[in-house]
Amino acid sequence: AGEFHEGCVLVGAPVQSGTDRLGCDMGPSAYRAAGLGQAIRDLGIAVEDAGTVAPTPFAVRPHPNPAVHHLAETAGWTLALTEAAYRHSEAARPIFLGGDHSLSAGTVAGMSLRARAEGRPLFLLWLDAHADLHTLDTTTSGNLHGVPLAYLTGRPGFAGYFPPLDAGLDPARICMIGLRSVDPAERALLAGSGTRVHDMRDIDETGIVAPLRDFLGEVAAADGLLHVSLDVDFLDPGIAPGVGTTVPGGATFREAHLIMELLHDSGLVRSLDLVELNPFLDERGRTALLMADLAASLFGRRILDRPTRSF
Ligand code: NNH
Ligand code: MN
Ligand code: MN
Ligand code: MN
Repeated sequence: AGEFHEGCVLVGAPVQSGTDRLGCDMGPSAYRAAGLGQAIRDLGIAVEDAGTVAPTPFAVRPHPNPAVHHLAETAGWTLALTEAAYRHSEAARPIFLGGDHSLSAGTVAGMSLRARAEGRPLFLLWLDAHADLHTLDTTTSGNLHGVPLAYLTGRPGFAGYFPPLDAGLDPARICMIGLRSVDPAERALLAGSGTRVHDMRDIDETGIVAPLRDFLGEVAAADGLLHVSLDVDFLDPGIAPGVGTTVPGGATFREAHLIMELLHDSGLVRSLDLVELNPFLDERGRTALLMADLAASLFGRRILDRPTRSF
């Protein structure tokens, strides 16, 4: 983060076409009510609220996979968010307030354009119980929050259904942490992809610090831009119930905070997605508050000052 990117900009992305459950469209409002902007301002960072994005109309023909639903709407969001991410990342660090995880097809595509414009590689940290690596042909749920990484890494079958991908992402520059629900087709795509994959067993055996430091070291060595995509279901449902797809055995409060603090210390994070919050399923706003708290940790909230280490 150079001096022109010190400030943050909040970008509302009330996408819910990627799931079969209503409620994610209330996510941006819940983050605002949880005081996300003020929590980051309290750290001495300028925060602008850019308001809420709307999807761009995008016509698609019906897909042969009958499970696929809300394709045109999701493609329209992808187009609008690609443009919004590129524009809002020029002078600030955008925080995308989701919205379901299909929104990352747009935000990461836009950040990929930003990285290209700066002549630097884009890296992606994917914090999620799921791999979100289905193609339109392999998804059985038809929920398009399960496909963004296949789109972004240029897997076949998206042409004519999603916006053409101008700048894609090298799977070897992706690091996934938190996986504990991977479908067979996704498992096949992950094998040999070069993506760094740390499932919950890995975390239990080695902790989260070593794999994260390793990845951050690679980003720093390549002078890369880092985008972080935080899915609520990365967290254990006991602390984060406000999500449609709870999976037991998720990250603890302390693991999640430690990741955010290490990310802050690295100085490498350029943009952030907060996705899958469903305020209709939340309990007195606790999931929204926790996500806002994690974002504040990523932008520098800490218990005590300590020397930052370089990566
Ligand atoms: N893999 C499943 C599907 O494609 C679940 C995806 N759900 C998520 N992803 N919440 O993060 O339907
Ligand atoms: Mn996800
Ligand atoms: Mn998930
Ligand atoms: Mn999800």
